[in-house]
Amino acid sequence: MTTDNADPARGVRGGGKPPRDRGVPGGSSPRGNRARAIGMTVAAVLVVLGLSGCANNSFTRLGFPNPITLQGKTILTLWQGSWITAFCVAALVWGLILWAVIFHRKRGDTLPPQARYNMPIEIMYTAVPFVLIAVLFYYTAKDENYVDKISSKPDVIVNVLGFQWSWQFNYPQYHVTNVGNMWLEGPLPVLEIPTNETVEFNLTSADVVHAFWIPEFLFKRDVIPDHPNHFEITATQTGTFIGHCSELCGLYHSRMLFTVKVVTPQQFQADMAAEQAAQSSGSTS
Ligand SMILES: [Cu+2]
Repeated sequence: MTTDNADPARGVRGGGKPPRDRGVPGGSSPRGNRARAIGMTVAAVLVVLGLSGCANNSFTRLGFPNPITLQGKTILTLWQGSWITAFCVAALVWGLILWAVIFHRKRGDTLPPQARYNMPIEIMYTAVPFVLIAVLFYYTAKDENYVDKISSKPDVIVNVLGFQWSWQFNYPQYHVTNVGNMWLEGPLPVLEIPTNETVEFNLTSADVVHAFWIPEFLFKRDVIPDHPNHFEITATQTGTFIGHCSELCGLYHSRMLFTVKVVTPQQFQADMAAEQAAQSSGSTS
């Protein structure tokens, strides 16, 4: 809190600014220069951010990987919408702060007009955050319901068993089971799924709590002993990815990785048939 005791500027009333804030003879005022500099800085930052967004859409994903499922795309849209809302609020707050700092800084000892009990403004800054929260809640609940939805008849079912420190993937419709090793101990377990088909995952654990996480799904779900969890996805693009355990589950938690192969439905059927033949003849997968 500043006081005006022993202020040498006391007595300079009615003139507004103290002498050091007066305009520079023959040039523009410091206030104008500062406002222009801030404006140019903001514009430059926006241009750089905009250009980087055009060059690489990882910027517009705001840190998220490129989603490879329908559900992941919904999650990404929710994430982006939440950030856009936050940026709008931030821009308004920063704008008001800058406006007050630049155009309403202290120029003398006279108190500015004191406004109190401004009912319209108080109602507005109570109502606007409430509306923001209500809108964010609506979209979050809507998207959460979609992401958690499970079909009555999914195209492919995968029973996932997590254990210290690897994974087992069982396909009951094809009588195929894939097990692997933890990273650096041998081949990783392979989870293969088709594109454009609904895939239901049933998650259980043989020992402690793990978590099933494929970053490109933009989704993770706990794998808990004696508490089966479920979720469903529809993959939208082929490729090979790495899945993780994302719950600290013991010494080799970080090595509890698995390979995710997303293939076409035709390739999936062919691979399942080959695996089924190999496993029923006693070969290891
Ligand atoms: Cu784990």
